[in-house]
Amino acid sequence: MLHENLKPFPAGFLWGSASAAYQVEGAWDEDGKGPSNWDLFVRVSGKTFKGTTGDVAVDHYHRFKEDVRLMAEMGLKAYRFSVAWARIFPKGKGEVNEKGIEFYNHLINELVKNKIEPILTIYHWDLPQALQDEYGGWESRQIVEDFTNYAVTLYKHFGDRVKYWVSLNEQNIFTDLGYRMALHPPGVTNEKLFYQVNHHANLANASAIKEFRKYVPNGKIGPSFAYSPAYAASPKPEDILSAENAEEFNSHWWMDVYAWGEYPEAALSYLESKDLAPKIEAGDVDLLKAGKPDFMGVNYYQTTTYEHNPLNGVGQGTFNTTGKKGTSHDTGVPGIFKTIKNGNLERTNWDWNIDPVGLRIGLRRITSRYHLPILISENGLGEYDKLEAGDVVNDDYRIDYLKSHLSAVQEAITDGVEMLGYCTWSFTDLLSWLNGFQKRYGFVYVNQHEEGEHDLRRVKKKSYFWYKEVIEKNGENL
Ligand code: BGP
Repeated sequence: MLHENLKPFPAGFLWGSASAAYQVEGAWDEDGKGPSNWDLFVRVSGKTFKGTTGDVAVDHYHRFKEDVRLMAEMGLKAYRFSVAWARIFPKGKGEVNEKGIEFYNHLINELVKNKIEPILTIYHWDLPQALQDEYGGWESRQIVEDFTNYAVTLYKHFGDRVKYWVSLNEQNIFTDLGYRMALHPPGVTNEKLFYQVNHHANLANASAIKEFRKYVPNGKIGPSFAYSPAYAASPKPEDILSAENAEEFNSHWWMDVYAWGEYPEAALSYLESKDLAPKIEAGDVDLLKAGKPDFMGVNYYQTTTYEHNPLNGVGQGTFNTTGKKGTSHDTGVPGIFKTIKNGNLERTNWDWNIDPVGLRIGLRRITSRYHLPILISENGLGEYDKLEAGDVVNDDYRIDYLKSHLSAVQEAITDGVEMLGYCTWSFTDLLSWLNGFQKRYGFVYVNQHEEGEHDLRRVKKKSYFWYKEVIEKNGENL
């Protein structure tokens, strides 16, 4: 559809930015915090780019006031951050670490004081290592009780000031990279376990949402799903079926459960035939249905294009974590689908497709299928940035990226999609899990690098001033 006039962004639209505890905080062993799975994983040689860790990250733990001041000066309406579970419960459960509560109280109060809506992510991948050691973390159903208890603790302490909550960040990514590709902790490749772990995460998600209603009755909660809408490589029916398979296995497998408490049929019966389906116990489906979200959180970076993959076809490919364009390899599941490079799209230096239209397509698909409001909980461009003389960063490429994606959001709003807000990834530069500090996303440059000691000073990039104006005009200048 081509619209002659676009609807304006709604009043109260949450113009935001996002981060995650492990990627910004640092202070990895301060004030009683326990070790997380990431604290240990990054110490295994060869796991992260140049061996980077989040020990210091961008030191947000000590500099949060300065960071919030920069947000306030920009006019940011919302800040999405995550809580480090091991700061609240150093061992994942048991006694609460008051210092951990205190840190997030200070952060939330600082945001509220500056009229910035806090959006709190309960889990952004840093699992207390104690739970991994005790029962394998997400591998055991025990996690449901411990995660719920942790979530309820957060509701009780912060629910009076935090209205918007994200339950799990990118369950599809942390389970895929943790249990299929061995790129994230616990570094396992086990397809059957992957599906079981996901089932436990689904139960934990539903249980936490169910409890939320009791403690934060006026709040809104939803998961953040990493949605990469599927395209077919050609009009060949086999390719279109492959793209349908990709939607089913890579997206509906999670979003259907969040929205309806049900696994999609074609995928489930295929997995049953391969003995890969999760073990679903009595009462599970009732719990899944009792934990419906208020919105679908969407982390959008790119679309993926698929073609037919025969039974003896391509298997697992590789990621580009070096920033050398063209070093990723297509990936597939024999008999299901195979990815291919889409020649119509530009790619970043990390081989991520740049596709604003894909965002609009994704938002419309979610709206038609689930009829839920949407919060874009992440969208942004990871690129090399150059700090020029006089502390200047001319990141016009980031402005172009964000502008085109925001225009797609406005078109989706005009199409009838209900949007709560848009959080860029990220506000300040931060640690990329596998790509060190060279892959930057922020509006604010942080002088931090993989090697050596640096002063961590904050420098506003050109995009900072651009987003400030977008917010001031409620998107009218797009
Ligand atoms: C998402 C994660 C974020 C962030 C982002 C960018 O998957 O939720 O935590 O890392 O991707 O990814 P990367 O740092 O790999 O470029």
